[in-house]
Formats: sequence, C-alpha cells, structure tokens
Amino acid sequence: MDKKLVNAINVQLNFEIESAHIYLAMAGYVATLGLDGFENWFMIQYEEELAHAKKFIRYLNERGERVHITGFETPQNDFDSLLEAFEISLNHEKKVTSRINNLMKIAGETNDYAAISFLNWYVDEQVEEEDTFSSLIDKIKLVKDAGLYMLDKEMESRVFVDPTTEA
Ligand code: OFO
Repeated sequence: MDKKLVNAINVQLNFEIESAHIYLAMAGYVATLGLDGFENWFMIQYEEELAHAKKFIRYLNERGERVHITGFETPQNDFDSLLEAFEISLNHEKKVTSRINNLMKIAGETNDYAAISFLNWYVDEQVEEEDTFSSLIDKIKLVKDAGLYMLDKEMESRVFVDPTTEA
C-alpha cells in the first residue's frame, strides 16, 4: 500500500480510539444526571468506536502493513447539559465523516481500489452515525422532563451488535 494511505489510516484508527474515549467520558457525565439508559447508550457507542478502530487494524494487518498506536487528547468530561453532550457528539461525527472522505480521496489518488472498497463501509457507517445523533438531538429538544424519563428507558434497550460483523 502507498505509505501516505497507511499513515492516514493509522491516524484515523487512533482517532477512532480517541472517539471511544470521548463517548466513555460522556457515559460518565450522563450517569451523574441519573440517566442510566443514556449511560448504557454511550457505553455502547464506546464499544462501537473500538470496533471501528479494530476493523482498521485488522485491515492493515491483512494488507501486510504496520499498525501504530499513539496517545490522544484527554476527552471533555463535563458538559452543561445532556443536549450539549449530544451536540458536541454530532459535531465530532461530522469531523469523522470529513476524515473518512479524506481517506477515500487518498485511496483514489493512489489508485488503491481495494482500499476504496474497504473504506466504503465507513462512508455508509458515517451516514448512520450522523443520522443517529441528529435524530436524538431532535428528540431531546422535543421532550420535557417526563419525556426524558421515557427516552431514558428507550436508551436502556440498546445492545451492542458489532457493526463491523453485521451481514
Ligand atoms: Fe467511528 O464513527 Fe463515530 O466517531
């Protein structure tokens, strides 16, 4: 593989681990609000981000390339509200989308059609990620406290299904 693409994928896989920690910190914050359902939801988001990172790691290994794990920024641990945490999440996912698009651009420039095919999974996944956060923001804005209680119950039902192994 072209070194530029390998380096860019390494940067992204570390960013996925950083994303996981961002959501883990949010799980901790919502737990302090007594929102156990949202805590569960963010814990699963944490696991999904790790699955995204692992998928990149497996791919580099499969192509005979070297994985490099780095450190990353301390995530934000305090927020003004549940809504703020979700708005920050949506902005974060938009950044991820633009990073994935950039990986796709490099794969195109280096004529790596196998990598383009692989990266298509992330392109689709980001559409889903942005949609999930944006529709939850709409719901949070719509509901008042009683509604938030109901929504919290709904969040409790989320279970982890590894997005990278779904049919
Ligand atoms: Fe890995 O998609 Fe969210 O950050």
